[in-house]
Amino acid sequence: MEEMKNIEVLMDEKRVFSPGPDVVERAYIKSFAEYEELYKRSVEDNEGFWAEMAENNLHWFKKWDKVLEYDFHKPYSKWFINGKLNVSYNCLDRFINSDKRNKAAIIWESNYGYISRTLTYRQLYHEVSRFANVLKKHGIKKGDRVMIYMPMIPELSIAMLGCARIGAIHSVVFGGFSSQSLKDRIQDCGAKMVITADYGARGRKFVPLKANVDEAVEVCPTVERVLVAKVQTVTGYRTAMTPDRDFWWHDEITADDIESYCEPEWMDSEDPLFILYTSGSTGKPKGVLHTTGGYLLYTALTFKWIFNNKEDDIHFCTADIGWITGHSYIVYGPLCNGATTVMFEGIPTFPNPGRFWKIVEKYGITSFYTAPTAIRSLMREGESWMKKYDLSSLRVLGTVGEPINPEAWMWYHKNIGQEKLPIVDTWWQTETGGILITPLPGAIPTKPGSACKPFPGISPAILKEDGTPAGPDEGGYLVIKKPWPGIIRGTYGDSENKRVKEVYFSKFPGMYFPGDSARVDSDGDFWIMGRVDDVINISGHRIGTAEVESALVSHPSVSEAAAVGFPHDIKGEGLYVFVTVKGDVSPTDALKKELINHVREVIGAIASPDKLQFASGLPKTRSGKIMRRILRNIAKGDVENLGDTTTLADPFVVDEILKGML
Ligand code: 7RM
Repeated sequence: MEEMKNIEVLMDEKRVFSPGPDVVERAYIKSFAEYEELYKRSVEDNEGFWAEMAENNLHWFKKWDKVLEYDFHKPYSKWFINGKLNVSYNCLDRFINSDKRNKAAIIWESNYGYISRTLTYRQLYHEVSRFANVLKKHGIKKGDRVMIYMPMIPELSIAMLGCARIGAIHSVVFGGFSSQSLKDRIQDCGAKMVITADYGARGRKFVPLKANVDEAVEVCPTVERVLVAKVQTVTGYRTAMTPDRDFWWHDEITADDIESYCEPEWMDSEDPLFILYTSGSTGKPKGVLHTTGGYLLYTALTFKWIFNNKEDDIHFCTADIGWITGHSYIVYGPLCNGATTVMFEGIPTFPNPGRFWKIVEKYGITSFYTAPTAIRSLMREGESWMKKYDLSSLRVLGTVGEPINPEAWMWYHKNIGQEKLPIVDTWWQTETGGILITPLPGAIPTKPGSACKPFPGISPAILKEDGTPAGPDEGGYLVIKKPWPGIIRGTYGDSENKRVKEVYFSKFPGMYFPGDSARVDSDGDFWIMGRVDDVINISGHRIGTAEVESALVSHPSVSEAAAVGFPHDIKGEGLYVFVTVKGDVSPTDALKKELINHVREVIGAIASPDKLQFASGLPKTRSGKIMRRILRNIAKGDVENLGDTTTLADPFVVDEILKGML
């Protein structure tokens, strides 16, 4: 059995920060005792708790008959059975005749900073309704899959809500993914339409989104229509349009035959809302399926309590909507609360590293949610950047995506949090729909590097290899014992849920295993240690080593490849690949560049290897299995401690690799 990674327990962090009186005053849950009582009730009467939350936080066209049915051995879970609701109705219609009608729903800040756009609840409602009618006009019906491959522009949120209004299933693909990745996802879910933009702007770079779509759909016969939003900040950008297939967004949405009202489709609680592809340890990314009632409730409630969202708050989550964080905490969670959400198109360092703080000042941001990798990259730029801006509106800070190192936490606390704001280190996954482990500001003292406590209704535990509970500070596998409304319902195309069973429910039968290790300290606080599988976390983004390896071996010069992660100061983990070339190929620097570029083309820039080493062979067991543990140790420079190499088929390959180490 291969040794697992991320199982060492580090325990030298002892600092504790308690919420101050200002934080407590604005909080929904105002003390640790209140949290404990709420938590106790939420697990003892789990269904009663969620029923009450569903009643208080969502509009139901028809109430459910039964709160929950589940079996974690099969596995399946269903929430709010036979309930009927519509996500866009909950995010829009509820507010358009209330005090919120002229409240900003979405504030959009463009890549360039001097162009922005605000959509009030009423304006957004109008755009979404018209767009939903455009979808219908182009033949989209309930249950059809619609691919969305767009930059961070308001049309992206409008497209998602438009799909939700008519019951079409959206699948957003991050604009940084390649044409090939887009093609794989379209083919996997059989999308009928692709919604895109002419190009995407990221800092000084342009991404030719529409051209990528053209290349992808050539081999995707299910795609009947391509809708194209025009990004208007650069003039003279030429876009090829295929007649009868491609249509401009602005032509369609203003057409005379498009009505401004679109009746919402009343969906069953368990009807799919969206598919989002995510990487696992084997094979191609899988399409994680989330449904209507449970997902919406879970994102709405976690958003409200974790960010303490109140009427005048302005929420800024810096993620891209192409990832689950953007789905849940830019779009659905905030809008379902009638909150104001900021959508940011650019990158943290363009035109300079003061970008986020300028946005905080400009809009008076109250809750700010970002990734540790962004904090580390801004840390490197020094403290002068935030000193130029007024950050006094901030009330809550959050992080997500990867473990945060205590130095980055302290820097965030001191420089952005002005030594008084709570930091919520939120642990969750694409598959969980929303945040599962986090401090609740106002109630739970925080510790640098700890995600602290389970959200109400969540039952986590730490288990040892044999399935018995780990003791305090012992470390082990994180599991969740009971379902919650936002849990993954399946992966697209696998109606028997075989894949979900194998990946998440087989290591510890009857429990959800997310693939992370963690420990619980003597105060009951959780410390997430990292993935234990072959998934690496680059700048908070998941990449499967298998995907990178299959991209490499698809190149004609490559014979074999192994990819591993290594600690990286900014990205958290970097990507180190070992490549053996075919007999007649010479491993030159030019080939190295070509291979790195090849991976970018196959997957996208986020999977670009940081280091590529040619080797004449890879360390394998006698049964032919690559020993990644050895490669991981070499990648992190830990060569003293390669572990047991006696089971290797040919121990000499390790010596050779050590000589060529980067
Ligand atoms: C939201 C998101 C999920 C993986 C997860 C973890 C890691 C996420 C934290 C974290 C430590 C955190 N979805 N992860 N949040 N590790 N502390 N607060 O990131 O599906 O893309 O990734 O990310 O390993 O399993 S994701």
